[in-house]
Amino acid sequence: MTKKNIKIENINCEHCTNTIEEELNDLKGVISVKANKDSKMVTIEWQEPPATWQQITDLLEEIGFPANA
Ligand SMILES: [Cu+2]
Repeated sequence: MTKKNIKIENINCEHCTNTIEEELNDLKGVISVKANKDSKMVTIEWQEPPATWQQITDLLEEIGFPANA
């Protein structure tokens, strides 16, 4: 299992965190997603394979929440 903490500047409210959590949870291999609207931090745990970090960041970009470094 792999775990990563990222900051997503586009997070503004709970609607944003819900969207991120729901969309990422739909990705096969993603185990857990925890998004915080105040810190704008997102913690993602996934199993690789089938999920890859590339898939996760691609999906985030697609839904309008690109990950910042
Ligand atoms: Cu929002």
